[in-house]
Amino acid sequence: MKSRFKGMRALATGVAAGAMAAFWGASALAEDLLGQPTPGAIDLQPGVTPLRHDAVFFHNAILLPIITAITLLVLALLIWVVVRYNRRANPTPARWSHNTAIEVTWTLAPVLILVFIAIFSFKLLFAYHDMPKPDLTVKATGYQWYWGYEYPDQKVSEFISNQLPEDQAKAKGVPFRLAATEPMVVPVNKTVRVLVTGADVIHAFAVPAFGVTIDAIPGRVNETWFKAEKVGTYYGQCRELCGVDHAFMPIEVRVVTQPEFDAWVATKGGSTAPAAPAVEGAAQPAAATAPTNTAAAAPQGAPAAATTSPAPAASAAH
Ligand SMILES: [Cu+2]
Repeated sequence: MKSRFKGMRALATGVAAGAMAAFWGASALAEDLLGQPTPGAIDLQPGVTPLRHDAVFFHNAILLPIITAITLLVLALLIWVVVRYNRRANPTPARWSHNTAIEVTWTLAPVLILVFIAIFSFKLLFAYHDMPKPDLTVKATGYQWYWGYEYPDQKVSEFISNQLPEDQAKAKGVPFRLAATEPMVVPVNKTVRVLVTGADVIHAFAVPAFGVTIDAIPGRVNETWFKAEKVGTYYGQCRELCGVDHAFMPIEVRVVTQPEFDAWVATKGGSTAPAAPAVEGAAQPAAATAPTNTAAAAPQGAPAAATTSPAPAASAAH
């Protein structure tokens, strides 16, 4: 979907570039913090995923210039009418009504503008739904008022992520009310599927730098995805009013290298080997027998034997 956007990007960037440069040049020069809001900054938080880049482009290069142009046009028309056609300047008003040319224009022009917006809007919408084959699945559950993260493929059972207390945040030099006690950890440049649900009321999982926002609804599993391009710590928050402590259930995602991720999974008592090869490499029967073995035999022995051969293939492929 990157390439689909590229052509349009070039086209629209040419049109919008002049106006945008004046508006955004200044803020682009300032050093924006990655993965968190920058005090005193304007413009959207910089992104580190393809979807976020496309969304920021859609907002800054398509929507904003159109909105600005329409607002200025309406303002100019108002000023023109007030100045030129007030009672003193225009004592005898014209008597005509209906003008076919004008009526066709003010009907067609908005339609064309909306169709133009829809082209970019739908491309982006489809891109969000068009998830590549995921390398990793994380289940995020919203609770009143904290998050739980589970890694089913790595057999990392759910752990709880609370807001980091103020004194600890200060001591660590991390942003209070964004930092969490336990971050969600994911490898860089990997497609991460996030399964999102709510345990009690509706919450929402949102990380601005990833361009991801999705509702966490009890009794339903929603799905979204991201592919972070840069190692770093990215903060988000619950984005659905969920009770008195809604503002105090931050999301902290740490994007790390694959070896660091493997090490982290090990500290959580999981293993990074199984899931991926079973889907792509191994034949259907092999994939089918593996889980039954796991269930029947001791969980330690069986999966280790089943996964030792596909594991190197997986690390070599990625
Ligand atoms: Cu919430």
